[in-house]
Amino acid sequence: MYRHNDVYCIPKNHASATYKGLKVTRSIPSAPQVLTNARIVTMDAGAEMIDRGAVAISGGRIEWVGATLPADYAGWPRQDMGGRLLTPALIDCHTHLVHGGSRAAEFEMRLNGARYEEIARAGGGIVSTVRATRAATEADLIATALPRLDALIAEGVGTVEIKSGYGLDMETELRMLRAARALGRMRDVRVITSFLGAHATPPEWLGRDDAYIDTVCLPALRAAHAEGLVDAVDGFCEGIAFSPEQIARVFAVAKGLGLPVKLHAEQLSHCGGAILAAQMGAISVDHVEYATDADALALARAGTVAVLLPGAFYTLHETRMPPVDAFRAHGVPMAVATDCNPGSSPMTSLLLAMNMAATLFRLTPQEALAGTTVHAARALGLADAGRVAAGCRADLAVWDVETPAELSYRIGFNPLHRRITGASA
Ligand code: DI6
Ligand code: FE
Repeated sequence: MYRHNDVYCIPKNHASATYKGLKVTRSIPSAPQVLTNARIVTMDAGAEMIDRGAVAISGGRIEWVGATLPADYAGWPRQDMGGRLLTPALIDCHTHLVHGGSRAAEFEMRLNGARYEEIARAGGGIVSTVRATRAATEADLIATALPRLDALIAEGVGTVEIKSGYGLDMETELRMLRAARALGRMRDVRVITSFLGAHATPPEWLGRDDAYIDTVCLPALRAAHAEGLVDAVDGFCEGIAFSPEQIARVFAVAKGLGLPVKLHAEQLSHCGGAILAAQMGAISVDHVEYATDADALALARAGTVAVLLPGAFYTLHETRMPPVDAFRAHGVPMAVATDCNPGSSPMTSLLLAMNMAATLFRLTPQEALAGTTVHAARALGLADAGRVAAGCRADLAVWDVETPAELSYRIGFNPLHRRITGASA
């Protein structure tokens, strides 16, 4: 184990080590190999399932995928997948995995009839997690996030997006993002970060939203970007959060820094966030229960992905369904994610999110799988993930099931046989 920028890393050829009592694991990069006898769901446009297929991987990338192995790979070591289903590793494209504290008390309040917005307006909700996150050290944030990350990894997740947004001051926003980056060095998983300084107005700026954006949010974004901590910029456009005009100001700075933008929009009401996001070429809009047909059309034209978060819909006892038929009709790609966060979606199972997307939102199991692979990659702006195709990262999941539908079908059951990632391939 060695220290780099105050983060503990494992030398390349070591499989595990311990850091302050936490086990740190990475796979050892191995030689080129061919995975044979797999039922491959490529998620590549137009490609069918390959019944007895093979995948050649080398240097962490997929070199070839198909039914009949070309002679070039004849001498490569082989591993028989035993006829199992092989898919791209799953991608959780929307999480708040790094945070302090718990909101179990708020869960009980909601069960007794309190509404999410009421709790937020009474100083609970996001702001209570802000207090706990500010009180946590970087090591605390890493230690509490690791079991959540491990739960996702155990279900075949190879890429996870992690947001800031529970710091809402310069120091804590940076600390959250550093913790997120550290997690990516401690496990064989690709971490993509989003800066979410425009998540809520912290108590010390209450009633002064615009001043908070100018004085705290935008300087923190610039500092985090300068430190290489930001892959995209997110915001929360809602009655209890920020208006489209305020979000537009944050997005303008993001664009100036060359960063992609995305937005929590139309979750609890229709505020105009989806149209704004489409106009600004956002990579995704997330939640979107209150999105309209016109929003769907704008998203389709902009190529923006709609990220469905059924865990939050379920947890908040929501009844308004995202306009899935309009998304289908206009050709808006739909992703599915956990929204793992301590308040509105305390969920660390992407397979459960797929099941909920099917049962609650009526996605087909195939759409649910596309939502956690090819469309999730697109929601993160990643061209080399979410598909089993030559040139993509060798991030793969091998399952003890026969059909893709079985991944969404069982509840609370994990059929993962093996996860392979670019780092280990
Ligand atoms: N929408 C969400 O689902 C999370 N943030 C947001 O803007 C939840 C935030 C929380 O309740 O802690
Ligand atoms: Fe969220």
